[in-house]
Amino acid sequence: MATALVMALEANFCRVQLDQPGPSGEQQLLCVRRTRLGKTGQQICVGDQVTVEGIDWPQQRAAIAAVAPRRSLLQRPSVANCTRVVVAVALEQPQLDPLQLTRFLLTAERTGVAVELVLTKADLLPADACQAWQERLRGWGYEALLVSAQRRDGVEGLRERLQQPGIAVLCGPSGVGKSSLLNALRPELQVRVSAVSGRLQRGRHTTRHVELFALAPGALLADSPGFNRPDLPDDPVALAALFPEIRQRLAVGACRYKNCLHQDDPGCAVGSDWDRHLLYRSCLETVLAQARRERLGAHQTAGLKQRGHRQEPLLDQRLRQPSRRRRRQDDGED
Ligand SMILES: Nc1nc2c(ncn2[C@@H]2O[C@H](COP(=O)(O)OP(=O)(O)OP(=O)(O)O)[C@@H](O)[C@H]2O)c(=O)[nH]1
Ligand SMILES: [Mg+2]
Ligand SMILES: [Zn+2]
Repeated sequence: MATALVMALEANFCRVQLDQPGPSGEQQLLCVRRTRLGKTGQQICVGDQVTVEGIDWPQQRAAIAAVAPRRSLLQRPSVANCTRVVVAVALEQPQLDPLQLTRFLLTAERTGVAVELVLTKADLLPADACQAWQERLRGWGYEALLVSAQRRDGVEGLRERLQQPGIAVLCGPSGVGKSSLLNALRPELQVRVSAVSGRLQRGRHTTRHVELFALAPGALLADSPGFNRPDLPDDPVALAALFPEIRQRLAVGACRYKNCLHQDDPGCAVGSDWDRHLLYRSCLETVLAQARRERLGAHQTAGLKQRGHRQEPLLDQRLRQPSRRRRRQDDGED
């Protein structure tokens, strides 16, 4: 038996880094990948602390016996025990989309760990336009770091923020230059990158798996596959708490109603004089519509489904589409 950290999930294997090197200095082992573990049915994620058994030292193989309780979980990309989420978006190629960025920030905020914001490809915009974005995002509550992997600007600043021990996760849309940043931080890795394409200059989903890389002793950075549309939370009340601007306003004033959803209601302490107000309202609408649909689903009588005024027989469970919530909302392959 030994304890280890899950570094990567590959097709059929899970690569773990041993807490203590093996008898001949082995650092890593390959474990057969069971997607779910034993009776608990728990899923293994990159970043999980695990116990391995049945170790075959010469072959460097083992099996995962148990997963330690998690301190945090980023849902997508799925990474356990992260201590920092670094959201990366490009200033250009692809163009910065405030709603998409907001969705990434909301996913990051849900973990409860520190959130960093990195604006990539700073070489593609004039300096004053870059600073204007930085200023705007300061209003959202984020001190965004401008970087250019190409010119190597801001890379040392990023390294400084990622030096502390822990697991940082780099996430964001495809093609924004996440892997390029990792290469700028550790050139010897030569992680695969590829050019954006099409009218919208979208990425080509080059990175396929989440993988942890060491930046400094005890400091790990996960590169992750880009995707376009992170899911929103299910709970409308929880949504508001994920906006730093709302948290800040609620720290100094209280709304008249306890369950206020901050929709310009009388006595609302949040108000509407902030940049992301309309983005918040649009996310809230989506979450409320989602909740309404879920409630409708719950009202289905056994074996029958309400469809307009009619009730239709339910499809065999095995034939049904996965629920809308589970289904990926993305328009790309993800
Ligand atoms: N101009 C410019 N191009 C960059 C910069 N960083 C990355 N790129 C280019 O952007 C393209 C995409 O870079 P990747 O690093 O593969 O992007 P990614 O975010 O890892 O994409 P996925 O793995 O698909 O999620 C490549 O052609 C890079 O050369 C930069 O700082 N400036
Ligand atoms: Mg990549
Ligand atoms: Zn309110």
